[in-house]
Amino acid sequence: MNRLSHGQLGQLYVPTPRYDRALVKAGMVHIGIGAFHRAHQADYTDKVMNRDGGDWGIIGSSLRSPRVRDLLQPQDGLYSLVGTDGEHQDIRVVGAVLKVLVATEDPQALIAALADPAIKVATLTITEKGYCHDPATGTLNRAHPDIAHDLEHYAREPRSAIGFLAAALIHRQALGAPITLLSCDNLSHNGRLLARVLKAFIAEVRPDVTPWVDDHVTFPCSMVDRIVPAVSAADLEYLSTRLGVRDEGAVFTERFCQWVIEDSFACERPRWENAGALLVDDVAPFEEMKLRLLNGSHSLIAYLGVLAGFTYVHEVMGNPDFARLVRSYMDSVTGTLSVPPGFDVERYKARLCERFANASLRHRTLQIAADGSQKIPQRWLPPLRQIIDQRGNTNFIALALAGWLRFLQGQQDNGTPIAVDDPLLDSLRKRMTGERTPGAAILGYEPVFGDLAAQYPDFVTVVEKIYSSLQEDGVMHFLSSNSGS
Ligand code: CS2
Repeated sequence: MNRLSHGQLGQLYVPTPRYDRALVKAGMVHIGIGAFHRAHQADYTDKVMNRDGGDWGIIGSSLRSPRVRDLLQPQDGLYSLVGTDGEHQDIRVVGAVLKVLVATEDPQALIAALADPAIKVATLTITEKGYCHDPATGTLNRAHPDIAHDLEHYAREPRSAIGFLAAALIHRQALGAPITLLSCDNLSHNGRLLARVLKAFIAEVRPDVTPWVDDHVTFPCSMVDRIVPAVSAADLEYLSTRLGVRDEGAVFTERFCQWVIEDSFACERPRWENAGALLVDDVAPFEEMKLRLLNGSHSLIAYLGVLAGFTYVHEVMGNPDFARLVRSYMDSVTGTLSVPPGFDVERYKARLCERFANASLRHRTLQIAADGSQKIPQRWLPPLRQIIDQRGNTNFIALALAGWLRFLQGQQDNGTPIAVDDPLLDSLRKRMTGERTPGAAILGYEPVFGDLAAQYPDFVTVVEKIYSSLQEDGVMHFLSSNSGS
């Protein structure tokens, strides 16, 4: 079977780019071109070019792995996007990605792309840990190995996104070329965080460039939302029967998609609002709602679901005790939200439960469970502090944290080993060693939890109690004997 590529487009029965890709120039660079970017920012940008034209081609980049480049290069950057809600399915071919750079192979090529004045916006999906920050304080972690390396070598061969951006901004300052740096990661105030760590880095290596950055570079916050499970061999097989060509770079996702962007750009930008994005003055209420309700529930589902032996999110939601728990968790954090004006939060929660239950997504619990130390600080801790102060019900977040602690120990309730993936795993496990219950040791770990344990010792006791029940009887027993609390 032929591979999807430019030459095959004429034979496809699904929508393909309506603009002339041979003529489109690059106007954006993206750092971290995984499936999420291809299902989200590239999708919006492709729709804008379909509608309005414009030179908004994307130069994608990967900081480490050549995988996406190797998948997309033989396909001329083309890939299919398959969106499904369980009943309907949309398939179309996206053409916005013009090429993919692999930073480790040629760091100067990525610096040059980011420094090119034709590039007006650089977007980032580098995951939470890519910001090389201290999760509890949101400040640059100078001890991070990549940052320690980049402080010395940023000009020639940086490793971190922060090092690449710093090197590029130094060139742009010399050229007088402003740029917008748009974080699209699931972090609170993601633009502010990016600005803080990048400016801290620049202040160390080239303090003379700081005033220019202050005046000519903007860092809008943005809330991104689309569930994008890892693709499986069966997905690709199915798609080839639908398309009649083989597409190794296809992305499978839900039909739902949302992007709320702070309207603060340094220069031109794609008219993403023409593809459905919302440009607003303040992203915070949207971001807070999404991080606490969607991502907070996701992490709860992931840790307890893995422990109970569920592979996929929709299977977890198919269990009545779990479905009730997820809904109760959402209700327990709702009082902490500053809901955007005119927004129906009850409808939003109901919709989330439907999205989680979408069986055609096959979203792995273990995929969401990765990097908990980087995710928990924005998903559970801010609502937790507010709930404690409001004297509300903290049991659901306590259960979520107890589930994470059990998960970190690396065994499901039936004894099956879990492949735990977390950049701080070694430090966390060291702290757990020899503890009868690890609650105080882990919740007292300041880089992740700040002063939480010192401030709320009673809460730590509750987590430890739940932890012991989970350890003794397992998640399913705990849920069935505590339903409703
Ligand atoms: C998930 C997110 O893996 C995770 O941590 O919670 O990737 C989630 O699917 C997206 O934020 C949905 O917009």
